[in-house]
Amino acid sequence: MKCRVCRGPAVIDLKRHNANFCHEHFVAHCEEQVRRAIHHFSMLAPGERVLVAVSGGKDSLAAWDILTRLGYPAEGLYLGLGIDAYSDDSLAAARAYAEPRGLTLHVVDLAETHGFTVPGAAAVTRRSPCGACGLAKRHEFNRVARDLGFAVVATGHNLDDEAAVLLGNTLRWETDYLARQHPALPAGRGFARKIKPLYRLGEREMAAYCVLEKIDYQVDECPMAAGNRHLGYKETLNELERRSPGSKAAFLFGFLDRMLPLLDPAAHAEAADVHPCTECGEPTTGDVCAFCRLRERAATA
Ligand code: Q46
Ligand code: ZN
Ligand code: ZN
Repeated sequence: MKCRVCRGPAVIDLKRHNANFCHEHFVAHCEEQVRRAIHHFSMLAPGERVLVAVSGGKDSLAAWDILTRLGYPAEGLYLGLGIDAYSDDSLAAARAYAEPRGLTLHVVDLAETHGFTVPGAAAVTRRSPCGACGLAKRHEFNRVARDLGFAVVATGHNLDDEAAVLLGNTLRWETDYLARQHPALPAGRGFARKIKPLYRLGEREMAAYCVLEKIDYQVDECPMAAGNRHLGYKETLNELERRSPGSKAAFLFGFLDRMLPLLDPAAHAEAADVHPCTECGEPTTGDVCAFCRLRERAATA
């Protein structure tokens, strides 16, 4: 197996690209995919500061690493969700990445800052843990970005994640969600810009990147994820990909290039009639935002 670029020994084969790469040229390939993503969707201005939402997993650490390599001053934000040992190990992985590299990691703990945890909130509200978790992440990433003066938040969503979300939204024809499944949601009315610079890179590529670049990441999946629909969609797409390499990328990139522009561009912006939450000041369509309502219920339980 030879590297497509230098003909030296390859360390990875990428069937979708019909290519093998050595370590050096695989890293260059990952950089190039992120550069293309940033360029294609005007995600970042040259040298723009960016806050990376870091979970301690391979994707968010790789996103932070590649953005830094490409010259963007990137700081990390870790949100402690209170999911027992999983959260402790995730924070340890994020710290172990940031500290030796002299990178700034901001840490916010839901229990310390807001008096509740994701499992606690899920139990009180009888919502799925992932519902409460997603709400808390959206709120806190936006709030902290604003507090720290960042105009843009990057997340580690990769091609596999985005294709799985797309499949779920398509199966139910969730047109509002589809219109907002954009790799770069513009800022507006109190919302920071949100970008997904890894959307052109798959899960396997990100794991390989971390292993090759000696980035120790949290390997365990969140225990709350077991049985959620998202995992089922990923498995279905992996089966399709096995039979027909490239289907996942064709599905997602085709949607982004041909379908997304047809959906209402206004839907890219968060809801039009938003104003500051009376409790926390974050944008909301009601008086009190969903996060503050969740916090009140969870804290008084
Ligand atoms: S962390 Fe949170 Fe995920 Fe765990 S509770 Fe669900 S959403 S599965 S990315
Ligand atoms: Zn090479
Ligand atoms: Zn609020």
